[in-house]
Amino acid sequence: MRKPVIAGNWKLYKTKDEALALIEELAPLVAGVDNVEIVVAPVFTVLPTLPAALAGTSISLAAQDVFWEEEGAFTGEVSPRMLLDAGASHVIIGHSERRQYFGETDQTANKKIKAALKGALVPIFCIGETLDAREAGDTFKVLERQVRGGLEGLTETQFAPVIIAYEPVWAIGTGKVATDEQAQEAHAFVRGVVARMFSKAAADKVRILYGGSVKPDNVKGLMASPDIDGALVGGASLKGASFASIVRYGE
Ligand code: G2H
Repeated sequence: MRKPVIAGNWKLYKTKDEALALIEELAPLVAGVDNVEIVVAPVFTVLPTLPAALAGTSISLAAQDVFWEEEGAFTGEVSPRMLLDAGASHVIIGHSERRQYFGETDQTANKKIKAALKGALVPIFCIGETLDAREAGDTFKVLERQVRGGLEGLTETQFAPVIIAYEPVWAIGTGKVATDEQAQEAHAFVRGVVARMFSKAAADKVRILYGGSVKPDNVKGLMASPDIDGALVGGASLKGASFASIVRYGE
């Protein structure tokens, strides 16, 4: 009943020409896939280049970040309206790299989620514990704080479009994927927090993606877990063949 989402986070890779070449490779490989929502997230400068290349495909376009103000003296920032104008329909918010290197917090994620929703963008809201937190036995405490902090003040109706991505920080770009059981346990917990914050119906509907070293050879096990509704893929989304294989659950 929840349509899976496979999203490629291209991070700080791909110029315009490289992005177009990747889409040219990817599009035919995922043509006809209609059981999965496919999203790609290039850098800001590439966004306006892609809508023409994506026309006629079912691939949606995401930005990797957004600012919460509509306009003003905020050098270097990009607003929801500007992302829509560039052709994006989705936006990644609160990625652990933003938290780690750019000082983002649950509070800034909350402002960005509210602004994105107001601007009719679908937030892909990232959460996840560090290795220290996991080893200290604080995984659930951290996840609950992140979910509650990021979604604070939203009504159930406002929350409805939000996609959550659980990305254990220790599994990002490290090749160390969480086991299917670790991921499932965290996803079920996060769904429970959503149920307590909003309702069981909201929890039943929200898509919770797993992120962290997802590859063609581990996606199938992850996707077989009942509370895993897709993947946010970094490194393996940079090549058409590997991303297409993930979209097809490793086939
Ligand atoms: C986690 C993920 C994509 P990777 O950051 O968001 O990256 O698949 O390279 O671990």
